[in-house]
Amino acid sequence: MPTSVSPIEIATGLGSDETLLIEDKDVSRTTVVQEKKEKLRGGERYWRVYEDSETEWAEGPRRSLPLKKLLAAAFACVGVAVFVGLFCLAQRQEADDDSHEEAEPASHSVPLNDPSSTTQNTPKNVELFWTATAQRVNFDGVTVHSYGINGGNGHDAIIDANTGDRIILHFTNNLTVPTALHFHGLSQNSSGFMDGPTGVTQCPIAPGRSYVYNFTIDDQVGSFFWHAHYGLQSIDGLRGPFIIHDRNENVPKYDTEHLIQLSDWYHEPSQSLSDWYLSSKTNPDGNEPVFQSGLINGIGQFNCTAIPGRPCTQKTPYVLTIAPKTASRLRVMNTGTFAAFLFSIDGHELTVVEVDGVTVEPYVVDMISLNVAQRYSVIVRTNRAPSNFQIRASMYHGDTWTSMPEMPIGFNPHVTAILNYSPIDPAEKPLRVTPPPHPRILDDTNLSPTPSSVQFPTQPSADVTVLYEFNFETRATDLYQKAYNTLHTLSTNNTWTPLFTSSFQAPKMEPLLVSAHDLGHGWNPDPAASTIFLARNQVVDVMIRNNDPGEHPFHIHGHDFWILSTGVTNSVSKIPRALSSLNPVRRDVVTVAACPHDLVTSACLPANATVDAATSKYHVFSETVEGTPYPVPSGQDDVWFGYAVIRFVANNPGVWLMHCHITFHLEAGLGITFVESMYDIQQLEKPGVVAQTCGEAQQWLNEGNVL
Ligand SMILES: [Cu+2]
Repeated sequence: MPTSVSPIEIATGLGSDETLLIEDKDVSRTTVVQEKKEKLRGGERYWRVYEDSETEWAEGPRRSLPLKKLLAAAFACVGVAVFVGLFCLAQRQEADDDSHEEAEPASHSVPLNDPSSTTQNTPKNVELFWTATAQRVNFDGVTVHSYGINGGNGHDAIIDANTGDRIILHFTNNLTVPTALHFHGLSQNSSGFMDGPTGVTQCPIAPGRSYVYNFTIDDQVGSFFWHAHYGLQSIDGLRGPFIIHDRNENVPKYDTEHLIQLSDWYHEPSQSLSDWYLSSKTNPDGNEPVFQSGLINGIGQFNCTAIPGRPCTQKTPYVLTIAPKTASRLRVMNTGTFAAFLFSIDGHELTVVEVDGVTVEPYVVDMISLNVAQRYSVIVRTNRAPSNFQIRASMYHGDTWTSMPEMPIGFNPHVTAILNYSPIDPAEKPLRVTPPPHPRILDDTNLSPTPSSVQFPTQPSADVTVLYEFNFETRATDLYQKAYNTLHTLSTNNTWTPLFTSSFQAPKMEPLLVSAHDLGHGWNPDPAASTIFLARNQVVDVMIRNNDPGEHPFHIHGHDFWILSTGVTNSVSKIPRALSSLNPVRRDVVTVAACPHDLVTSACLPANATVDAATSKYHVFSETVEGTPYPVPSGQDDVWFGYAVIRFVANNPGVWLMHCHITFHLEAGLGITFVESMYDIQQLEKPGVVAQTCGEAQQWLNEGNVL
């Protein structure tokens, strides 16, 4: 059984021989599991390799493009609808070009954001015409099936808008299966029917049908992304960036901005991954499917030597070209499914200025960790002697899956790209840089949001405090593995009162928001909807308790939230109850720490074990807190566990999904819903497309199809 590699090991190996040794070790391990893995899959065809892949997909190094060029490329496709989209976009760019003169390809001559400017954005309509399409792609050397937009890649379909703009996205489903889109991190204030998760805010869009996503970007700015929210289709490539600019964004000046999209990459279609994962027959241990490789802006390095004789073309790493002596904003995002990334650039500090669409006081580190769906903007200064430098994104850092006995053939968890100072030849060998002896790895709880209109509610106790626990199990009556959510609420006498235990499942058809809107207080939701009702403007604390040896990145739709506390402890009573900051970090995905566990058995350590704070990846809370502690749920303090306490204000009427962003886990039921301000939900305008889409989905079902 392979040993897992701690973040510290990877970190100290930054650019050194040690990293190379780790990589070699991985490669040798993956080659020997070839037979086992294919057997494990029960004879199912695991590899989707096509004979023509070498000739069809061979290509040279790709150069980075500034956002505008990428946008133009994203829509350079055929079709009438697409033409209209291109036209709208071109119009928008012309307007931009009045004030921004285009310089050399990889840089904007004028910063997109100028904090000193007092000019307000003039809101406009951003009208897009997107069709979901199926195609074959080769991102990492192996050709596989994929979904994309307008015949192109999802990661190239970039939504770029300004604060205050109205998005009008005409979305047509040209797939053979239903789909829907979600705009991650967008609050959808008063436009909850545009949020996207099927069964929650809309019906699935049947094949051949369309939905118009029409909403205004209120006061948000920063780095977001869009992705499919039907099944696990984002795995298949239906995901891409959603960037919101604002001239008044409170970040330091920079010269150019670039997207760095990180994701794990599976060679198998999401449906078969999901079927395999959930079935107790094929997956009795409940392991998540492990990806084959990782991508940086759609380019990865699958280990082709692991599949001799099969079509596979080793890819040249992605090249990010930046002029010397400039400051660049990199919008780094993890749009993947399962793995967290450690991201760094040899010889360069990263100044964090934005987290999940929240601008923060500049904070300098050497590495950032991005869990699934998390984003950071970092400022990178090209202040070294011109050369090439390695950009590193590693997914191999100590989560339990890294010690699974079998890894996919050719598995490569390390992705690299090149930071190229122009005009150096990007093909020149990257400079070897001595890594810092003690690299600074970002702890997001050290970040402080810049002053904004969003006020942190400083009341010590929330109006509603919810304890959210969960576990994965396959009960005797189940054919499928399920996640079970157990919810309690804190009563005024400081005891936990049970709310419900459920495995989340959205309705196939009648979306929860439609039921709430149409029926109001007469609505009696199915227990599987896992609903918690909130009144307008209540301050809500959610304590997520993780008895699992893996991290879980939790996300709430319709809100970002403050992180009050996160770490590991051996008693709920030791979780800090007093606020430790009056300006805590706010974001929309929180990493809920794994339980400290036995590295061989993966069992959470008993509560009386000692966990060393000095070597732990997480904050360790082992001291009794001052004041009244949180009560201990009965019989629960027997092991160490990971947790996060987050706070949000119920100021956004709607039905909002809260879930683990590892979509396998959501499929298993790891999620709940907040029904926020029922009276206000009933006042929401329900666009005609909502009922129309449900009717079309029903018709599709009537034709003998299944959801
Ligand atoms: Cu999870």
